[in-house]
Amino acid sequence: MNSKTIAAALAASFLLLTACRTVCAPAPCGPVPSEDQLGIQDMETYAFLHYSMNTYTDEEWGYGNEDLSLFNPLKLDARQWARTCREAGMKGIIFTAKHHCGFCMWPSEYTQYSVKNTPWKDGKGDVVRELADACREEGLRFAVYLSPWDRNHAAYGQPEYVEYFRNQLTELLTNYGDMFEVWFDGANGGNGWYGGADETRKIPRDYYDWGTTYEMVRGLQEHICIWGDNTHVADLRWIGNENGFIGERNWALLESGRKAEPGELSSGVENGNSWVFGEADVSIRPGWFYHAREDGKVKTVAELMDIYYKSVGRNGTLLLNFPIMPDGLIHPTDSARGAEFHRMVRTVFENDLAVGAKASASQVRGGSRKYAASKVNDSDPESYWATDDDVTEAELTLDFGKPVEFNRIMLCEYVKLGQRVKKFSLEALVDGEWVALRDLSPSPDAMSTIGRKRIICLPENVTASSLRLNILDSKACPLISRLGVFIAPEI
Ligand code: FUL
Repeated sequence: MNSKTIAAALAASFLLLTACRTVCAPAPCGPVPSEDQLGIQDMETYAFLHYSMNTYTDEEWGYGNEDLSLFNPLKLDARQWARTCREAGMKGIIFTAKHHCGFCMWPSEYTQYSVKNTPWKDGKGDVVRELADACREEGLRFAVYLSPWDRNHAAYGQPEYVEYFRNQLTELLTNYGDMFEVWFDGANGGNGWYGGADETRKIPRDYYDWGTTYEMVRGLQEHICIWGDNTHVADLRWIGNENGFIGERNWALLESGRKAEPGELSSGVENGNSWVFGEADVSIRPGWFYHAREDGKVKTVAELMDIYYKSVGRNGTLLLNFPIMPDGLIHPTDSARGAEFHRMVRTVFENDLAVGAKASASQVRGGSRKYAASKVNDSDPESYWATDDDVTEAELTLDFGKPVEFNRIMLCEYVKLGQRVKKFSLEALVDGEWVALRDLSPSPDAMSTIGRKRIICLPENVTASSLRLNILDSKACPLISRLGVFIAPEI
């Protein structure tokens, strides 16, 4: 071979190498979400509706002996509920088919304590059916909450009750179409009516045998996600509080097979073995159920936005509760507030000021265009900026070409290949000088994880001509699908 041929061969193998490197997609890192989990995460916000016999006794929990004649909601309109939720930006509804008092909102064949023995529609009504239909009409997904604790049932605490519970679950998951989620509340055991025993009952830890129930649920509904006890691999988790605030550091992972330690619900487990994302549940009022005394305590748009930033903006979902009034409707203040909240979310995020900015990065995977820096602001959630496998520290700069004023920054990882980033920082070029940006939250965890979506709220507006994202530590090469910049109006 002459020197020319050698040079050509070398060039060809270099090209081949480069080509291979450009097409080698990053390998998944750790547990990844299922399509059904991602389906819920992408909904971002969905509603809880709390309604039961205790709506009529003005209590948060029914005792299980509430008089069935109390249930006669003459204005009940599931379409109003579904419309309210849609207008609040909710993508689905989770309904309390049965709360702790044991009253069933559907005519279950396994108990007399249900709508079938109330004056409402002469006992011929089915609230679950009306809501399932209304959700479909409004383009919302539907799901149920079924309280494992039942203060009405005489056999609560005995094996017979677990069978009853599974029978009810079978009715719900068989007769009302596809459900995206099933919610098994953690409140369990205590005092109750229990068929007249009127006593306090404690249940053993393994009472419900969740493993068997989870298997049954998955057998009945192929695409359902289970909220609950991670000892048996639930799909999503409680975040440890009912304020709607997830931790700034939040891994969508847990260690399945053991109960989460305190704190892990809010932050996840960095090296957890299962994808179990956090869902923040909170009520639009102080209580979960309707109380007229709380009519003046409906959360403000500012409070709801704060919750949104601390749930959806911290790699989680938001499950926002609307209580149903005794007449069977959602209060107009709650409906109006929900719609205002949705309008505000749209106002803040409709105009991404990073679109059109020139993106550059310290390193791009295989030098390939496919993983270029510009993938963070190309409006395509399926494309992402990536580095080589061995690069876990890198920077990406957006050059706006002119001063831009902003106060919110959105970061998204391409989580289909796992959650990776452990630590990052942000800087802005202000009047020719790079200044470090900080989150409104003073926590040291403020710029740790990113996940599916992380929203940084700056304490004040910044006017900068460039924005720089520094990935300071990552489990594997970072995959960033979005770096967005927004300006939120003052509320
Ligand atoms: C709790 C229950 O005890 C409340 O009543 C409410 O349903 C809330 C969502 O979960 O554990």
